[in-house]
Amino acid sequence: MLPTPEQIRSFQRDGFVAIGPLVDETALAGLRDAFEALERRWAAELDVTVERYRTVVSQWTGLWEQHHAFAVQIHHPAIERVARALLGVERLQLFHDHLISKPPAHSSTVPWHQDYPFWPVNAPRALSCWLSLDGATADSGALHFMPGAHRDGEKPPVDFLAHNKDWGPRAKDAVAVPVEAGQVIFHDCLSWHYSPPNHTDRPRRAFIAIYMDADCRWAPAHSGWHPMNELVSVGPGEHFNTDRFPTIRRADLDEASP
Ligand SMILES: O=C(O)CCC(=O)C(=O)O
Repeated sequence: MLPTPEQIRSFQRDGFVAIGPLVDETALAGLRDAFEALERRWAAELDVTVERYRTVVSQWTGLWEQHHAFAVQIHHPAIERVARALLGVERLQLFHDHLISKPPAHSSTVPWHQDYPFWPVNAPRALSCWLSLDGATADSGALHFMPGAHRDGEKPPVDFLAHNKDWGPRAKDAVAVPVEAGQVIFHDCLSWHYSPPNHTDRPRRAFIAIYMDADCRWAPAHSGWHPMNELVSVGPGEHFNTDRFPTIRRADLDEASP
C-alpha cells in the first residue's frame, strides 16, 4: 500500500491526510483488548476500579514496551510504507507512541497546538500516525486541523492551560476529520490541530505512533523537559538509541518478522 500522488499532494498542501482503513477489525480488536488489559492492570496497581481510573487518566505513552500487540503495531507494514512515502525518507524511527482516550462524559478539549515545538528532535522531519480504534465523529472528539498552517513554520510551544488559539477570520477554514475505526490520520509535526470533547456515549480512543526520519538527532536544547529525554542514552547531536527509539522494519527490505 503506497499513498496515491493525490494523497501525497494533500499531505504536503494541508499538513494532514486520512487514509484507510489500514488496520483490519481483527487487529483493531486485539489492540482494544490489549489496552483494556493494561487499564485493568494500571487500575489495580493504583487500587481503584477501572471505571474510576478511566475518568481520571486519559493519555499513556510507551505502550509498545508494555504489550506485544502494540510492539507489533508500531511496525505495521502499510502504515510504515505510507508514513515513509509521505515523509520522503529511507527509514523511520519511533520517537514515541501514545494513546489518547476521550471517554463519554469525561473528556476535555485538547487545544490548538503544533507538536514539534515540544520535541527534543533536531529537525521537523516527523509525522504522527493517528490510528482510530473506535471511529471518531465531530461530536465524539475527532481531530480538527487548520489546513496549510504547517507551511507557516514552527511557532513557540503553546501553553495548554491558556486560552485556545484565536485564528480570527481564518477560523472558518478549520476542518474536522471524522474517521472510521482502522483509518489513520497522518499529520505533519508542524500541523496545527485540536480536538473537542467527546459528547457521545461511545469511546473515542486513538493509538498514535510518532515517526521521525531515522537520520534525526537528539536535540535537548530544543525541548529540555520532554519525558522522552529520560530514555536517551546518547549525547546531544547523536542519533537516538534504538533500544528505546526503535527503527521501524521495512517490510519490503527486512527479513525479520515481529
Ligand atoms: O487525540 C487527540 O485528541 C489529540 C491528538 C494530538 O494532539 C496529536 O496526535 O498530536
